[in-house]
Amino acid sequence: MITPLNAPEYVRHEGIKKWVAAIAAKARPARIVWCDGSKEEYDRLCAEMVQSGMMIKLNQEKRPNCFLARSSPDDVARVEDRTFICSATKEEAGPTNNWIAPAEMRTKLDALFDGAMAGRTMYVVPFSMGPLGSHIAQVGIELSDSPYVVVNMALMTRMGKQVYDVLGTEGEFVPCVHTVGAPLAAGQKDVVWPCNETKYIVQFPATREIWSYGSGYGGNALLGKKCFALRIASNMGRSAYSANSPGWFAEHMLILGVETPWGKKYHVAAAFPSACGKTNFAMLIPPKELQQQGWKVTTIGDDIAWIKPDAQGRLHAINPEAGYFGVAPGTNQQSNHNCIEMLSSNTIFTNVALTDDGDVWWEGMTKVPPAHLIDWQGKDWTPELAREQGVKAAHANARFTVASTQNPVLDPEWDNADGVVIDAFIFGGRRSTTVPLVTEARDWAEGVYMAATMGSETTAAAAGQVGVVRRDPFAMLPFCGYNMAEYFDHWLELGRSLAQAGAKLPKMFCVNWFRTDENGKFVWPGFSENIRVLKWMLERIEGQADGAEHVFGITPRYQDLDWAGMDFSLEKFTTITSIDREAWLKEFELHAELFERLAHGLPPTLLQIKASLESRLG
Ligand code: SAT
Ligand code: MN
Repeated sequence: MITPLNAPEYVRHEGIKKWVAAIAAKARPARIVWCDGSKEEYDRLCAEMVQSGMMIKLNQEKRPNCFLARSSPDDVARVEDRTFICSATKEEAGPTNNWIAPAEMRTKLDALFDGAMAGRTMYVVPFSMGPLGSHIAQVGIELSDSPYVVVNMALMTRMGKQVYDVLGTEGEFVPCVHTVGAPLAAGQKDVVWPCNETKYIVQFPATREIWSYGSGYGGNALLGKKCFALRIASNMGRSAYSANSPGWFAEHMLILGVETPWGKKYHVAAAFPSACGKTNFAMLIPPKELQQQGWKVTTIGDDIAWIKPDAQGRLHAINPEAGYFGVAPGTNQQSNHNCIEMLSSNTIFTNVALTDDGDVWWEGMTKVPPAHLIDWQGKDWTPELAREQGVKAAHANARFTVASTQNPVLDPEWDNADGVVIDAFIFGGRRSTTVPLVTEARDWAEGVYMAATMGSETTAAAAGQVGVVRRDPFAMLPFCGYNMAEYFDHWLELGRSLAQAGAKLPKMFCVNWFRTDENGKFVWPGFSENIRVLKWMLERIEGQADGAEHVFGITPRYQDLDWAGMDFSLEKFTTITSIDREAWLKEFELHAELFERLAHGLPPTLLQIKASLESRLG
């Protein structure tokens, strides 16, 4: 059977039509729907999913236009061990990526996609990563048999038929093919959350293609996000690097704006691994005392930044996304008041708990949990069950999907096609020991070293063991689309070429909000209070704040931070800023291990910096 193509008139790009027809011939969906990104379309798809049981309509008085989706229990996070970078050679993918030769992978995918969409609708989803038509933006088209993917893409990207105007008759786009891998036989009843035990998340950097099989969840299925905006885009930025162009960066970074009492506005990009509080940091509300001084934070993005130098060597950043796919558990009025506001309407929740009155709940939302809930797997839940059997009401990686425009502190420049000029980079991991609260790198290369050797304890955002320290360079370990050693080199080279051109480079800082005491409790309260660290950084940029130089760079002394309205003892401060020589000797062994693993193509500069830091430690 040949599925009728039914392309709308506004699609004037023959290449797209050919490609859609070819994928349809292979995957054999029952029908093709060309998405236009309209509100009617969004509402219709949501209504259809409510009908089919894939989504639950929440209490419309409490949560207008909000829905709850529950995934299959084995489809709750990114699957890093099923993610592949299929470059021509294994060396190009590097030792941190899974690799299968492109021809072999194509044979596999051919077999998997054969008839994979049978009985389902294939949606054609056009989207722009970045403001439409921006010189930093890129276009993609996702073919997916999941209506959940379509509505999430509608919130997360600039999705709709206007993208075809940008493409014209032959514009370039990144082809993204996705199936849940659950074909339906004639008359077969569908399950609520179709997916397949077998999963493949595949990137082909040379042809800039993405193929995703078997999962309907988050970064596995919303292909504009990690697959395109990080894995493929990091390749694009690197391959644009030549004698005449420094190329550009695709980074796992939030972007925020900071208004200061001295009237100047700054922009900061910060890299943290998944589920380490990027969304909270990007929406931070300063404590009252600092608000009164004139401090305010606004959000440009919460997860991904594309960063391109201009002719003067300034680094401009855009948020390629247009929405947030954030972690729900732990979000509450205190930790992120703005976020709670943002989620009050027009939100899709995934794997949170359902209250008896049709609202949502998750661990950490309120101090006292409701007496009864339906948990993320659709089962009855009570606080007793939690106490006795440790059952969670919401999955630890439960998420909300919401458009940026819902954010009460959205930066007015968030959609600026030129992006915003970055003043500082922050790199952070989740470390219960060893790494101090904040350190300023002495120069760009030392900053790159800090970022390259970042470690972090793993979280529920990826399938696998939670809480083990792994090296996560630039928070890009699961997202760098090529050899990580070359990625370090790109960072060093770009900095060098900008400095040579006389540009003032952003300062670089390393932070750790997560040090714990002997009882395993976080010492630093984080959230709002992080503005104190941000304040010190910006004052450093202006040469207005002091600090003490140590092995790794410059750290504020107790008196260098603003403690207005905060009771935090010198003793506690020392706990989270002290440098334990023994711990650092071990840490350097782990850096050495990383560098050995990345030896092929590793910039010698990083080894020189390591040697000089070690000799400082003595
Ligand atoms: O599932 S996602 O990749 O979208 C979320 C995350 O891991 O940050
Ligand atoms: Mn992320």
